[in-house]
Amino acid sequence: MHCDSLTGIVLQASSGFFEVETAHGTILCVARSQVQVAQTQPPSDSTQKKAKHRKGKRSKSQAVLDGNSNSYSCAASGGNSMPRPVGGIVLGDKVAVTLTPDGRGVIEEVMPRTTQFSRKVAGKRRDEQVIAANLDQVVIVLATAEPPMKETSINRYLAVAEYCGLAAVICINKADLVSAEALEERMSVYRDIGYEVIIASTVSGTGITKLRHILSGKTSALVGPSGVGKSSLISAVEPNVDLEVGEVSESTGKGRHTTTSGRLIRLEGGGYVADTPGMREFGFYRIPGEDLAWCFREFRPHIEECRFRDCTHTGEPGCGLQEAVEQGLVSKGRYEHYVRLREEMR
Ligand SMILES: Nc1nc2c(ncn2[C@@H]2O[C@H](COP(=O)(O)OP(=O)(O)O)[C@@H](O)[C@H]2O)c(=O)[nH]1
Ligand SMILES: [Mg+2]
Ligand SMILES: [Zn+2]
Repeated sequence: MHCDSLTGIVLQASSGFFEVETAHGTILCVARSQVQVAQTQPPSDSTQKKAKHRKGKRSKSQAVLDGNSNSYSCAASGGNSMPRPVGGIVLGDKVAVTLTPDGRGVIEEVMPRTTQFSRKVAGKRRDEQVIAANLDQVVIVLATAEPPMKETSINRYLAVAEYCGLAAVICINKADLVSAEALEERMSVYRDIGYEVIIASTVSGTGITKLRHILSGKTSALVGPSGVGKSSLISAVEPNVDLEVGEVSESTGKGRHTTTSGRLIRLEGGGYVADTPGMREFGFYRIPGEDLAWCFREFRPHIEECRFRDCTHTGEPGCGLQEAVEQGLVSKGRYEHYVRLREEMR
């Protein structure tokens, strides 16, 4: 039987080469130059729901560029050519591949993405870096210590997950380094607003079963600063995978399983998990200032109450959010961080 066209999922993408898992095994591929996104599908339900929440405030170009509803760049979408995948071909992309006689493959087309998780590239440029496509959820990993946990990091990652239309779970690793009670107390603010929080330790084994259960059957990415234990957690959940733990030089990036570019791992219990490179800096790509408050999920009912439609919630009279903070309905810490981020965005 001759079979030269396959579909698959991108497990790893680095310097022009892609590992693609197909029904015929994992194939090393290159991409056709100017690879395009296959013809479009209607937007997903979650996108439509989000659009409604936004009260039609966004401009047309934002709608076209939205990370969820359209996973492609509009620059190429006008006229005759089909759109190109934003940020190139990334982990989790579903692709069509043709085989070459040497047993390798060529990626011919990328399927439309259901979701994409992005950040702004490091440094001053405004460019978007897509970390993974077609995720069901992100697991935001921080450590109790080494490196120290910052609530502001949690809030940043949560806001981007909300903006990308992705479910988010918080995983606090290295629970062995602190007292459990203080940690539970510190995390209650996130539980109160409906996020699942897993307290974990790859040393004591706490939380690993719970994490395995949450990852099972879904496509997830572990995201967070480097050194918090993402690779260690994946190895604990899935003992048969061989991930490099510890510092990895970004410049040499040696070793097939290093996390310099991230890697999607198939889970024995079903689903996939992406081990992503550590992010020293996690920039908000494309969250427009006026959408930031919406990305703090517990703010949503209160921002409906503001006197001014374009309220920034940073001092205007009649602000529903500030009132909620004063009444103790919204965490002061989360609100203050919102204000700081809002100012940063100006
Ligand atoms: N104390 C403690 N150290 C851990 C734990 N999990 C991972 N580590 C250590 O933290 C360091 C970074 O882990 P790694 O998995 O490479 O982090 P990543 O950069 O997020 O992938 C390594 O030295 C691990 O041995 C934990 O639960 N407790
Ligand atoms: Mg790692
Ligand atoms: Zn307001």
